[in-house]
Amino acid sequence: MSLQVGIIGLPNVGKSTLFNALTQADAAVAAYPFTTIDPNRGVAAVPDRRLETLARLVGPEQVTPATVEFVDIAGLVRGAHKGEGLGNRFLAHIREVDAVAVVTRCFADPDVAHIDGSLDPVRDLEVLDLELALADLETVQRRLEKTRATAKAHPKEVKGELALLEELEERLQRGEQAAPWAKEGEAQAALARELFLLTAKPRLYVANVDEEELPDGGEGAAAVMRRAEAEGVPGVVLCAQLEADLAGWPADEAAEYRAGVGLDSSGLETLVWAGYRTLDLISFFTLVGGKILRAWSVRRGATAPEAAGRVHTDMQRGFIRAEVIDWETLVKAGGWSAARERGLVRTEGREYLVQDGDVCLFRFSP
Ligand SMILES: Nc1nc2c(ncn2[C@@H]2O[C@H](COP(=O)(O)OP(=O)(O)OP(=O)(O)O)[C@@H](O)[C@H]2O)c(=O)[nH]1
Ligand SMILES: [Mg+2]
Repeated sequence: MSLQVGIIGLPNVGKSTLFNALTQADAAVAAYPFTTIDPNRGVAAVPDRRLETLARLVGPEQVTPATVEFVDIAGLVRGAHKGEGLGNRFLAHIREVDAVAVVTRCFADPDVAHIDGSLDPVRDLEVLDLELALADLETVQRRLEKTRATAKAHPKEVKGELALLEELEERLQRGEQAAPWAKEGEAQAALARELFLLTAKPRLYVANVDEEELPDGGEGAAAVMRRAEAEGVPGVVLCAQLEADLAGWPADEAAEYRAGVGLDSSGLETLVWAGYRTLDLISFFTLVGGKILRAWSVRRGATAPEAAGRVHTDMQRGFIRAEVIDWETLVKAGGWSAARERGLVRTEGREYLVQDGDVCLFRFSP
């Protein structure tokens, strides 16, 4: 199963517009809130210059990029944790994703209703954070009840967990997020995962700005970017509407238009990369019979058999060894056979941790 980035935010901020641009899908977009009810799912190709360079070297018949899955989720409003708006459903869908892209409305357009009547992305983020934190607080308190009950019979076994939960409860009550707490130790991280805490999900921020304010965005976008920086997470400024419009254009014309508004690459490319980093993914490449070149994504720290399993489960089960070379070394050597003749292709076993940019040939017994 591939990892997913959930697109979340208040209603009517451009989440579905962005989703369509990313995945070339055709999800419903409208100038009124709660257009999206059930989540839309789709994949976006991960732009990768290394793959392009490799393709020029080997001239394959087919080139397939790695992908990231995006899930466009219903908008959230005040009171969502109590089931207001589409509250419960919204929250359940966020629980399932591996990371979230928080979209903020920084575009003015008076034709598009703002759920709170005025443009203020910082206030919007506060609404969102509060709802997520309150939902987490409920989760933690439910768990605390159970743990306290267990503690009556087996106080020693749950002493550690109880202390962790009490600390977290207090911090959520103060309006903090679970993310900093979850980073304090392995026990905290494990508990955050077990409880599917919403405010502990890896995050990135998107400022959806007016086209006229590209490339940097205005004051609102600057505030969102400061927030991203303070949390040490990626922040992306883009115009979802423009990206959606340009998605249907020929590549060279779109590039020319982008240059005209001061953009050197597509906001979507930047966003997909940010999502990739947030999920802590790396890419490796495979080349089958010199014909099919493909990029794959795995979690950083995956072993060679785990990476083989991304390609095919049989390859993981029957894994014997991997022949590996870094993509740049391969390019410099001029090709796989030349690299092998010069002893540049290494043989790696089951324990090998695949590195970002590795080109791998997996040997397995079917
Ligand atoms: N001017 C402008 N309008 C935009 C932009 N992005 C989205 N919109 C408009 O904003 C409205 C809402 O867009 P959606 O993509 O449906 O928003 P959403 O966040 O998915 O909304 P819900 O599903 O209802 O929560 C639509 O009328 C879009 O055309 C933008 O960058 N600029
Ligand atoms: Mg929508």
